[in-house]
Amino acid sequence: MRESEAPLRILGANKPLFKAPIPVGQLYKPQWEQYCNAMSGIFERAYYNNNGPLLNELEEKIANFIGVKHAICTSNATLGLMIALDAMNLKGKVIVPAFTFVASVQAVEWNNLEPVLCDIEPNSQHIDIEHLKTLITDDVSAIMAVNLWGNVCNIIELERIAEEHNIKLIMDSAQAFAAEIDNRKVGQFGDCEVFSFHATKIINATEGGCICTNNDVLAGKMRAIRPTYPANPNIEVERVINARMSEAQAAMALLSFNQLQANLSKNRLLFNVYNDELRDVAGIRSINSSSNVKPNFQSFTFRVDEKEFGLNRDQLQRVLVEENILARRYFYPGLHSYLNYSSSTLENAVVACRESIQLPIGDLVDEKSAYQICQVIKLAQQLSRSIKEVL
Ligand code: T4K
Repeated sequence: MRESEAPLRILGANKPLFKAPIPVGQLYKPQWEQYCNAMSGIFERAYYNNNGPLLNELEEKIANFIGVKHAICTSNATLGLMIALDAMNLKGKVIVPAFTFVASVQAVEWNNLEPVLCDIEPNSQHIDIEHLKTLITDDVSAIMAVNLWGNVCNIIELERIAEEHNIKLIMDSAQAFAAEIDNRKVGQFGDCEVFSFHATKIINATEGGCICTNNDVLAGKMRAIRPTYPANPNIEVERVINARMSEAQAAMALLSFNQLQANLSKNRLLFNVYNDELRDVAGIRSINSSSNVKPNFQSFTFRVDEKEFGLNRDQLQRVLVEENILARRYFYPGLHSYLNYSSSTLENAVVACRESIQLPIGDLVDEKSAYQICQVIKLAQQLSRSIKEVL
């Protein structure tokens, strides 16, 4: 840390702590030569899209890894969610947690279905099962639950509830590839699960997604919807969309898949630094996962309690960004403000949107920077009065 000048940039230090901005998001990348080899293979074959060999290899690898019958890759997870909902022939309402990325709820709206926002548990930030039970009415045809921050929600109980009410369960597992619950990989649960392979995720296809299911009929329909041409004339679908994953995306995803274990280990290391260093800082509320869950540690997110910490979440973010630490306010603004949904029943989601902040984990962070980021947070707390004066 700095020795001879103001201790923080926000208090007058003339340079940020980090020369280059450190974004949240994984941004893991393959070796340049491996990437060139993969691209030259595509050029030699002159086959760029439409069920190419790399796409097929990727789908097979993912299905084996997850332990599921079908892995259907898409150009991103948003389109994966849209296709999955469409293939399930849903009607009426779909229950979605109020604290999630906008894509979850908009995939529902794109299908002309009505999202019903459900509150979250404050400690895990996952869907609140007790609130969910009160929202199940005759016109609810599905639950879309979300596995947040690389953690896993109580999927086992959600499966039981969906079965009891004879409604579908779709998991938005965009952030949870390789996470496990009860020693079972995420991807095996519900009617289907959808992963994101965006650059900010543990598998980086630049853009990409994947739907996993054990249901042959559903898989057939989803494969039929995915390209904008009749993939299988024997399978009738109402409409199609272009959600194909290209060979270039599949090549990146395969290279990323080869690095998965190393990247998971690095994430765990960084997560543990943050967790250990910030655990005893007053006003920092960590997000907990259950003991039967093995997360992928792709995000370190916590809540800032203004009274105890001395600064609110937005003020802390300002301090961090000034140091080139691009912490993000996921998810802000909250969905309840887009959808004009009464906020009184979404108490915990409203607090989560106001107080949550995500720190960088991934390729651009090393152990030393993680310690330094924690030092900035601790200093921000110690100097909160002076910081408030300049903000
Ligand atoms: N469901 C859930 C629960 C999700 O979290 C998401 C996506 C989805 C569904 C839909 O999945 P996709 O359709 O995206 O596959 C990001 C990601 O775009 C999005 O994938 C992710 N979740 C969401 C939580 O975050 P933005 O707009 O907030 O991120 P962006 O692009 O600003 O990137 C974050 C930071 O990383 C910035 O500081 C910029 C930096 N960055 C980003 C990229 C892509 C780089 O430095 N280099 C890069 O290449 O949405």
